Amino acid sequence: MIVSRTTGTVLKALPSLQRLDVSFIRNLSCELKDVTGAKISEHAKKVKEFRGFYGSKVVGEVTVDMIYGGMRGIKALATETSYLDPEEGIRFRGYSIPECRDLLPKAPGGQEPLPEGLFWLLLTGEVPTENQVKNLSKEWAAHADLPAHVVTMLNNFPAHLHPMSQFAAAITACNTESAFAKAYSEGVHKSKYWEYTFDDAMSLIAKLPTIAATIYRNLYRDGSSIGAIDPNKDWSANFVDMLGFKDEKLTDFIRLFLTILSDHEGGNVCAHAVHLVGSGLSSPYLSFAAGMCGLAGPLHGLANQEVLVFITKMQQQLGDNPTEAQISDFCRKTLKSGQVIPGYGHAVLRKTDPRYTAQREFCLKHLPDYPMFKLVSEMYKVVPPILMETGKVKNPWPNVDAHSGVVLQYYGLREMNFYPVIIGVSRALGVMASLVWDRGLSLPIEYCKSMTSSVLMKMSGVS
Ligand code: CMX
Repeated sequence: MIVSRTTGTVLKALPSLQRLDVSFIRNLSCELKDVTGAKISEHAKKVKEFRGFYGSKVVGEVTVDMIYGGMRGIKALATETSYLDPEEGIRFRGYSIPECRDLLPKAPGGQEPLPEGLFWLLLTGEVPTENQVKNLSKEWAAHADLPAHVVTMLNNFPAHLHPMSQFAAAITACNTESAFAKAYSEGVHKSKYWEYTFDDAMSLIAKLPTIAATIYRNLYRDGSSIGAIDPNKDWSANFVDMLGFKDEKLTDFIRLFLTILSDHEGGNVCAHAVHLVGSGLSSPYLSFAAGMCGLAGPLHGLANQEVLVFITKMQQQLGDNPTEAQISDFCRKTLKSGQVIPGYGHAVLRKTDPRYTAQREFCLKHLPDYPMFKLVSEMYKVVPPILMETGKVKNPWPNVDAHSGVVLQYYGLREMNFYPVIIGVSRALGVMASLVWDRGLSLPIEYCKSMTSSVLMKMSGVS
């Protein structure tokens, strides 16, 4: 019997998830592995040739300011899955967010893309068929169960341990399942690293909604059971079921959310952390856990939670329909007190985040009169000019985090501390696809040069 330290109630162990006959799916899932393998070997040849001819070409310079300024603008990483244009926003393998919403397969009756399709796209550069996506959903459903020690650990965490800490810890503990770690310890040839990284990526992604839902139920639903995985439902639908919600519109929003937050090129905190830790050949589980510790920072993934705290505070003080002048005053006070306005600004983007726009479009269609959405819309008018006035904020426009919490609030998923976990589930798609490619291209251990200020001063001619 396991008793929750959080609530004192007796917790049910996870029901043993239905074990499927996956023999036929194994072959189909190999289709994704086969396609990925073919793409990797083709591209690896191209990159080798490119480096042979252009390896010494200079593509940028590094200034003292860049070194002290968080490496902003230094071109230092090769990431194949996505590219972030400062003026246009993210493109996944060349496809913009509107294009992905249009082209990627959808669930029957759904209007938003299935994140399974985006994962296929990120890995292979190709838009998958409906059948390929369906098989991927089945594959993930078949591997969604957790090792017993992970369930026991989650069930015993105290309520004041933030959901993101629980999430990262559970992923670390899942390392018992790593095919990569096992293969490495058995001396597998390095040309096969990417294959084991792929296998781990698939089973890790399959398990993340189960981990997330277990955390949610333990913290906010008295440790009630997450129920069983339905092998005929897609990844997002099973996730929403496990969380305990029954709204089709919420499920469709989660599909959109998990798709658009999946990847944002390689230099952001969590993506870079996964790449860095993976470069030392830590397993995909450990590499991803490192990324999730990075995502838990308030300037990164936790900003999503911070936005809700900010808006809620504003609503409590000013009511549901504050005037522009009141919002403006509230924001100015925030800046004066030395805090950031969460959900605004970006290290690379220089325009409204298309991920914000996609969510805004969803709201305009499904919840146009929701007071919190109206408040977010008002902030869109008021905040950019205020940030511009400071003269130092490089991007005064909203980022993805300015919006997502509002939709989740509307559909009753109100526990804002949990929001970064949902982003973490999504982010796995991008960073795991990238990690497969890192190993496929045999990228070496990362080790950049650091400097002391006195060496930098000497180099700059300061005597
Ligand atoms: N509110 C107040 N000040 C802001 C600001 C904001 N939203 N955005 C930037 N600034 C400030 C910075 O703090 C910095 O001030 P100092 O010079 O006094 O240190 C100055 O403007 C210049 O910063 P910048 O070059 O425009 O932005 P950075 O690349 O340094 O930082 C980011 C980017 C996202 C951390 C920053 O814009 C921020 O803190 N935004 C609010 C938090 C947020 O929404 N984070 C989520 C981003 C999405 C993600 O990557 O996950």
